[in-house]
Amino acid sequence: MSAKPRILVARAIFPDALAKLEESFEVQSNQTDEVFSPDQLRNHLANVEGALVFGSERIDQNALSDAKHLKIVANISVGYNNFDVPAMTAAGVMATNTPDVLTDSTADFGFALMMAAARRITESEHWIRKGQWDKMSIVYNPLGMDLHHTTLGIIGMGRIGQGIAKRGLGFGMNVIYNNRKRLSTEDEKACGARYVDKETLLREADHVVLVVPYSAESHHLIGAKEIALMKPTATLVNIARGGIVDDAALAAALKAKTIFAAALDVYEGEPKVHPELLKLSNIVLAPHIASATEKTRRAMVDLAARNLRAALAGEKPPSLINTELWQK
Ligand code: 8YV
Repeated sequence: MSAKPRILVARAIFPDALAKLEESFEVQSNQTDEVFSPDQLRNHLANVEGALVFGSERIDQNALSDAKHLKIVANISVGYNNFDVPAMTAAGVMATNTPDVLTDSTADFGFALMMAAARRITESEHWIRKGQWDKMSIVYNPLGMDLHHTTLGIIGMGRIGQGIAKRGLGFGMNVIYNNRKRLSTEDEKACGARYVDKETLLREADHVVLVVPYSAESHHLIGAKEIALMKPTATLVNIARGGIVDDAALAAALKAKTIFAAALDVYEGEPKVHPELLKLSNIVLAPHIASATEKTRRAMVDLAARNLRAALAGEKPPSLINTELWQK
């Protein structure tokens, strides 16, 4: 038994944050940042008491099968669909995530993507880079869609969804939302949002933003049928998770121009991107960076490290997901 508890840091993190962890733990770190294969991950987890992971590490029964000493896996992410929580609970492994610290940065980015898609910002930039500015018509091309005084439809009204709604109010937008659970009257008032069913939202919104957690229930929540309900002038933004949108159906709709534009931060099977999406000009593509500001990513790493430290010190981690393990 080593003097210091052993931990795994499964992806590259800030060197100073890693150095701090090395003061208290014997750290196996993956500063190459290459995603572990399932076998590599299982082998690493077999030798540690704690692990810091990202959405790229799937923590399931296979990953846990040799993890005899493991007490905690701390996700550096608020979404935790990479965790099989029942399997972790059955193995007695605490699961934690990083809520709150990324809410505003992620809401900002959702808004940025919506603006970029509606106002054709990246598409126009490509024209400049290709030396084609002189081929544009100054009066009528490229023309975008307004955000101000339009209807913003948010599907998924958790912390980030509410943050986007509040930003929409600043743009004079009429905000409607759909969520599994309706917000309290107070929370609806705070973000000036009106609850509608999903179909109404898709029909009425000029801009649709998806912020729902991924689950079997939300898989392909937006497919061909749902996109067909949207206005031909509408934009669609996915900052939630890949798989919530049927990317092939979205590519087909954008190609046929049945909606105006889209912007994605997340993809089915990322880091792969559906090849049809790459051919389109009416889409903005970002590589899963909604929370990626210096301040927020540091706060996420810090919260994950606090979760890990607490668990290994026999204390309750601040953002424990499987709380039933604590009551045992
Ligand atoms: C993470 C995210 O950067 O927190 C989330 O749910 O999607 C992002 O903030 C990503 O999951 C990497 O772990």
